[in-house]
Amino acid sequence: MSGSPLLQESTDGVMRLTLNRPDALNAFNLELLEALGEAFRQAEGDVGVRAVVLTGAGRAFSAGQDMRALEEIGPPGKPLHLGPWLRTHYNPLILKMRSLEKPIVAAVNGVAAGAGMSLALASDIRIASIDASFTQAFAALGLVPDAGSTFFLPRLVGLGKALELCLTADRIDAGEALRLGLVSRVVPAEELDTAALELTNKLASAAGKAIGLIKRGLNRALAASLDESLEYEALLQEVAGRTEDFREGVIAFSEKRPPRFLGR
Ligand code: LHQ
Repeated sequence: MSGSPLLQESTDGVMRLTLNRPDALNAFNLELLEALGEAFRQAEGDVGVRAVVLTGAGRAFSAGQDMRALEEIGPPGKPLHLGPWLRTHYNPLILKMRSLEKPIVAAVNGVAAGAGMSLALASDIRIASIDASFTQAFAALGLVPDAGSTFFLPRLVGLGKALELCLTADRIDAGEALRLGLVSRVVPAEELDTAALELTNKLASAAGKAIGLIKRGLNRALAASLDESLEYEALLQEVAGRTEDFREGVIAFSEKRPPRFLGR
């Protein structure tokens, strides 16, 4: 396999990341995991990036951990220590995706399996091609869901369905994913890129600071009481209320015109 395992391009405030190991269904090897971490760090540090699209090259989104690169985890024939591998390479990536104060849209173009599904779940919004499918493949290997799936899946689809998907490792199609609320929208395969671009362009021209604070507030509320959430909303709103974008939003409202947000 040649070329970079992660394609990266930025246009008009949108960073597009394409998992690019199509011969291995974009499975994650060390090089790809490191490239993803670096790309999200860049997205965080670059004020010109205001939204991220994550998608896959070829017919898959991602088949999860590369089962043919297990020698990267440990020597063949010896017990593999998966805990340190997850702590070093997957957990920081998932935490970075959630703490990134810019929206991440997963454009799920094909199968998302194992940790590949986890990365889609850790994204903020999922839109899917009609060709997409999802499987919590872990149990079929004798493993448990990782890379955030135990956290995100029950929150998205409810505990009962999450248990069913994880215990059976069944593969569901895009229509079922839509019914379950796992994805926001299903589009014809040839329309996926355009749909993702339209959505991210819209997000990239929104009030960027508020977008980041909204993401922070909702993430925080997942593990907080009502009291704590109300207090955190007040804190975030205090910050949002001091932005130039809010000032512009108020002026645009009174002038009955669309706002021109600058993201500060
Ligand atoms: C693959 C893979 C793959 C390499 C298909 N790797 N080549 C685990 C351990 C360690 C630490 C961190 O965390 C994890 C988390 C995980 O992600 S564990 C789960 C890993 N993923 C899987 O178990 C999925 C395995 N793959 C499948 O179940 C199927 O391939 C899916 C449902 C993804 C796609 O099915 P099909 O569309 O029927 O394609 P296929 O099975 O014919 O696969 C096409 C090729 O891709 C094939 O290679 P070949 O040379 O025969 O054409 C597969 O071997 C290869 N491939 N998944 N994860």
